[in-house]
Amino acid sequence: MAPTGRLIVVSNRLPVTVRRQRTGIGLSESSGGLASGLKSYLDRHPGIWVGWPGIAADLLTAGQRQQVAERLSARDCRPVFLSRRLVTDFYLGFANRALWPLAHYFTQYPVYSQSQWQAYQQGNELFSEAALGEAAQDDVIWVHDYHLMLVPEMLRRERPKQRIGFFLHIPFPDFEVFRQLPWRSEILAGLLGADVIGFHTESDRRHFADCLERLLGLTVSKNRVAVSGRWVTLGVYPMSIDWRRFADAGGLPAVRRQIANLRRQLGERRLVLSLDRLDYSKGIPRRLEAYGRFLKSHREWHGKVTLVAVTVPSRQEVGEYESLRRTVAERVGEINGQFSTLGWVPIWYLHRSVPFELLCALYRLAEVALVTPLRDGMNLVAKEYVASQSDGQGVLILSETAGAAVELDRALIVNPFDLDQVAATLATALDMPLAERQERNAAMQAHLAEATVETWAASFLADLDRT
Ligand code: GDG
Repeated sequence: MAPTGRLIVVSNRLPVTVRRQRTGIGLSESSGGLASGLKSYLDRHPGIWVGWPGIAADLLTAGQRQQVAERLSARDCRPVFLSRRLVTDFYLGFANRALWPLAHYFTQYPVYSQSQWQAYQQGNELFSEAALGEAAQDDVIWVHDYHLMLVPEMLRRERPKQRIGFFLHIPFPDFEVFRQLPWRSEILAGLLGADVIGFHTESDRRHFADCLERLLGLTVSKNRVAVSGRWVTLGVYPMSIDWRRFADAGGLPAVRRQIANLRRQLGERRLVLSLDRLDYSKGIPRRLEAYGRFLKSHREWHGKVTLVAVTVPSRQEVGEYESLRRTVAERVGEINGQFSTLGWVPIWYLHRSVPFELLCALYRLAEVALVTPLRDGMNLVAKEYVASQSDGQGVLILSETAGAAVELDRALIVNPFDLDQVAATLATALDMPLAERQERNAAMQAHLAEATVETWAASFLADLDRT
């Protein structure tokens, strides 16, 4: 059921990124699951998107900001301008140096800084004000992700009757981990401004409910909690993908050209794919090490398999990401140095974003996708890979610690910390009979064809509409 009123989506990033060019202002599509997924929903329903256009406001003149606002308005987007200081302390700071590592169980990484916490509050105020400037009383405001956890409560203070939803795209950690956060109660109270709080998985919801009970003394019953005379619903909505976009991509001439080109380069070699944002939560160094162990114990595959490892640059200003980049480059170098022959390089390493057509060609050609994050809210790459197997050939190896493992249970599920298991599973995948591969894919595809990003958004909004 579609909600009455308009939908106001509020997220850190807009689906459009603004860049300064010599000729003026340039706009490009933002990549990423939330952007492409919700955009396809908003294309079909009236609404507006409030978010940061990806460039610090200080880098633009007043005239350029005006120009950005006008051009974004034509795309139903409303920019929130963040100063360079807020980009550093709110976005790269509190959101990505405290909340992100904590939610992914990297408990030694978080930096807890009072000034970054203040910047987080200020940043959240700016998004909240922008949303209030757009929203009429009967509109629905849907706030997204860990950057904006205080926004629901900020909105609620101004609009007691507004329908407000919040969806968390990353894991909600266990109580013992979450309690580390000095501002844990403030974050929980911020979220409770929403009518519906959505999570990818049941275990995220359980962790959150546990924190409400143990840190705030609230009682959660039947996935609802009473807060100041209102009910807040805690729901599970596993996010998904634009299924048709990936299932049909193999038919696009540009994708077919990329497939033919890749096939020529690979010859008879089998392609194993590793593709993620370069993020420590994705487990890339361990995955490479597991591949190295596979090569060591399976010499029969030497010269017959190529790992294409794509790492998309991300949050480069944060120290941990820079050292991860060096670690990954070193590990690739070590494995290639140890195993290459004059005619064969075991890893092709691309440290950049690839265009959609090449992404789809890699999905189609890869006989195995190694998706082994140490912790992941959902992981849309796993779903996109399965959707792309129109001939049912590819084998997905997936971490048990990715939210996607709940639904994609016919993948080969591994513990990403058990490198010998990952190496052995890669050998199993490469040897798997075609009938078994097809049977596994068919089961997962039947689910993905039903549970799309459209049904994800619709089921969240239907619950919000009922409140
Ligand atoms: C967060 C959570 C959750 C990647 N490389 C390229 C490219 N991509 C696209 C993929 C996919 C998206 O980016 C990545 O989504 P993931 O879900 O895998 O990972 P995060 O970016 O960490 O997303 C995650 C998600 O939010 C949604 O809730 O699943 O757990 O961490 O759509 O296709 N696209 C192109 N070139 C690339 O090189 N064109």
